Amino acid sequence: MSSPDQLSGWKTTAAGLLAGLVAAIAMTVVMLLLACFGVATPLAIIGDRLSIFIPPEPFLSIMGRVGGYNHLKQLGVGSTIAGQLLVGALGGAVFGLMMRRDPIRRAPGTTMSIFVLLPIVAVAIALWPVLGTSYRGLPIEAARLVTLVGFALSVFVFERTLVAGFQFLAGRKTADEVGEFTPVIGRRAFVLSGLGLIVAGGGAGLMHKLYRAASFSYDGTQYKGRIVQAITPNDQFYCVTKNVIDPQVNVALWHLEVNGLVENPTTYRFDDFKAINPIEQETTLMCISNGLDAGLMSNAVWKGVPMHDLLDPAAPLSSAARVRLHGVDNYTDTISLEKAMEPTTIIAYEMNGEPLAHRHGYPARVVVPGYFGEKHVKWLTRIEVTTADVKGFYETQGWGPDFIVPTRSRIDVPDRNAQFSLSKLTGPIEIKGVAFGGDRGISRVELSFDDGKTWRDADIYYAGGDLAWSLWSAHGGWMPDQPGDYTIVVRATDGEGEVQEWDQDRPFKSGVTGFHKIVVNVTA
Ligand SMILES: Nc1nc2c(c(=O)[nH]1)N[C@H]1C(S)=C(S)[C@@H](COP(=O)(O)O)O[C@H]1N2
Ligand SMILES: [Mo]
Repeated sequence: MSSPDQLSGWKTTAAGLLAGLVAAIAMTVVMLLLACFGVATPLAIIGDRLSIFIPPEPFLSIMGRVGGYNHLKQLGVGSTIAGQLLVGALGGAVFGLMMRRDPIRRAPGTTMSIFVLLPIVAVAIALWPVLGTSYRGLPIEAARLVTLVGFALSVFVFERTLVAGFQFLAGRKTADEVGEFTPVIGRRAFVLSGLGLIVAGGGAGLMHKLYRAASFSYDGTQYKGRIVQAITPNDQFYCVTKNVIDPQVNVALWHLEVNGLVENPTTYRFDDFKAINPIEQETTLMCISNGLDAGLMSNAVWKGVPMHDLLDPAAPLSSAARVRLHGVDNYTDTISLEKAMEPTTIIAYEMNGEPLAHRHGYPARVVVPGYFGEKHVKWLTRIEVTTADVKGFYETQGWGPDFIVPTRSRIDVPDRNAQFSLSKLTGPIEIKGVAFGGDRGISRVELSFDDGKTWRDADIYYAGGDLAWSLWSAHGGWMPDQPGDYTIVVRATDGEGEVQEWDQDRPFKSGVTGFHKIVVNVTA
């Protein structure tokens, strides 16, 4: 049996390990290339699939520990790549071990089944809910197919590279190599590693390109403080996204489907959709995670189509209770059918007179007044009429449950911990900020300079209407009459006469309540 070519078991295992690692690198590079073309790959959607299982408390604590949402996302993608390389290398090692008796045997049926078919089936099952993702805006069914084909291509490249790499390492010596002094397998391993490094270098280049397209530079943008105006300029509008790289929808590929529990499922192309009579509406959005002093809140004039203009012709069935809104990024959230039919629930395609920016949901997003930002689904592609028991992305994580914005107010000027000197004051101190009552409007704003013991009315100098924030300022400014530390507090009353309050028992995952306070130091 023993021939000069016979390799020991550990040598074939090592050869498999190296070939597996190089194959996994090649596969990862294919995935990065696909990502450049907006195709969903496990690198992005594994995170989407897993993050719904992390409740808000650990989610925020992990986020805090790794240094924010951006770092968490980077960690997610990084560990997926590392995991892929590890599994690839180990898979290769097992393959090498199995091949020890006859390293040059070819069994494409077996390797295809194990390294191509099996992973496709596993991914199709494990990632089914997030496969219908397309960063170019393909409809969900088409996107699911494209994601699977892209994955099939990736694992096919893995399998071919693994087999070829292993054959190269463990195969017979060529006529040239017979009798050579240098150990052939060592030299071939050197060549294969070099190839692996070159491919990895290409991958690093792609990662660099993708990094620049990523949402890291703007995710978490806040709008607050001295700069706050009635209408937030589009490029300063707050921004939150679950995505590492946000969709850049190509409207030629994009469809808006209305389906589920309806009599007439309908699909609109962008032009059909824009042909419907639009309305304009000023509406403020705020993230459920917005802290009392934070700026995940902004206001815009939206132009769009009332959702009932799409639901009416589709004719919801009598069993319909909720509407599930799907973004092209596999993000979903739900609203009741009743809320969906309200005339102010719109599908917006313009923001302050401009087409939506990509990061705010181009070509179309939901605006659903009175609810936290989570429900305002961006990059909308499907309106699915469903039964009562479906949940949205952040809702499944455990945020909510009701997503109704409690009345909220914030002091924007002066900065917290501001210092003033009575002798240097040339006039009253300017105090101003915002107040937001969901879809109930704002009827009154009051200020306290003694931590809530006494209150006086502030002026509302910009009234945004029922659906938007109002801007307020201290009437005539504030003139402290003696030095000291002043705790300034603001509270608003909504259009229904309810005074803003602190609900001690309300968990932060329902959206915090309470009062924004700043301490101002006044010296002689
Ligand atoms: N498709 C999609 N829609 C989405 C999100 C998302 O990640 N994907 N994020 C939501 C969250 S958490 C908020 S607060 C708002 C933010 O909208 P903005 O970035 O336009 O301000 O969008 C919501 N809609
Ligand atoms: Mo949010």
